[in-house]
Amino acid sequence: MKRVITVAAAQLGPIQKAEGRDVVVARLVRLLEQAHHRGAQVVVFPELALTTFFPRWYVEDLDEADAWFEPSLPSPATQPVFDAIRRLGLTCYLGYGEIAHEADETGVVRKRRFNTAVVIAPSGEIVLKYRKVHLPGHKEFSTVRKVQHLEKRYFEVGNLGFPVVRAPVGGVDVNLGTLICNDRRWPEAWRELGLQQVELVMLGYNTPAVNQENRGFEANHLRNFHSQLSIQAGCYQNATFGVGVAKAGNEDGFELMGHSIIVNPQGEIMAMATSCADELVVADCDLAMCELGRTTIFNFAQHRRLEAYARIATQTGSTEPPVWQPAR
Ligand code: CDT
Repeated sequence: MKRVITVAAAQLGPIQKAEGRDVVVARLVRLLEQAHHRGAQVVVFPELALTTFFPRWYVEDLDEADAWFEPSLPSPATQPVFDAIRRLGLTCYLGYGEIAHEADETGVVRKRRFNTAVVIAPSGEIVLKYRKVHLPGHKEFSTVRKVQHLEKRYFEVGNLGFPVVRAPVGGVDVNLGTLICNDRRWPEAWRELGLQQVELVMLGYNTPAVNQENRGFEANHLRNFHSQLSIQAGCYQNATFGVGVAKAGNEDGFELMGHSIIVNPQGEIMAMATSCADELVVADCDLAMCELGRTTIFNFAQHRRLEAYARIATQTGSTEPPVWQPAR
């Protein structure tokens, strides 16, 4: 039997700081309806899809920021999204700010905050939860930056690893995995998913369209190139389809990049958004393509060499190499 699924990247235009949850939820429901109308079985929304990209705003006391988080899913405010998913029979990736009252590594139960994405099944059940591992930015207010990026203040590092789950999508069992935004730039994250035979990596992002650090590393015109380079390489090297979905456009004066894409296991872009607004792009994904990569050049069991990779899981920062000494 052919294993083909139809996937939609549901890009969101900007969400202003003052915009209410009800307005955003209505936009999400409309995109779900459009996706269903266009034959999609999977819909992928951006990172932190229910709010503005709030880590650009500093608050002294984190409790003041609770309105940007969900204490549970579904919550009364997000129930219409779950209702639409059930009504339309969709599988959906949703990124949001999560508040969890749970034990930390010392065993103490406390209020914790994560940058989270869930995959919701057509029944409305959550089949996979992932908490962002690679948190960019800084923890304290920066006096040198033009724009704050306070993810390290708002969120704890995700503690659920990189889960992959096999779940039915429109009658086909598919190996589903997730990343969130900055994770896409880290090959280790993709390989964690690849080692679990992932077939569809869903990832949402909020990426500023201009370099706000001003240290010359990344010219503005390279921003989108680096995003696509990372997603295309991740898909190719792990023999998986990928859907990278932006929150795009101008949020309260700050530009976010668009260019949401659907990528195949050869690393080719199959479909791409062309606006910075709410926009759907749809593609049919033949999962046999994953099998091809997994059984040939990226047959991990046959070709990976663990004995040569010790540094990868034991060393964080890079170190200087020994200096070559010419023979006397
Ligand atoms: N949200 C998020 O993780 N954004 C970061 C911005 C880094 S600036 C290049 C990203 O990796 O897209």
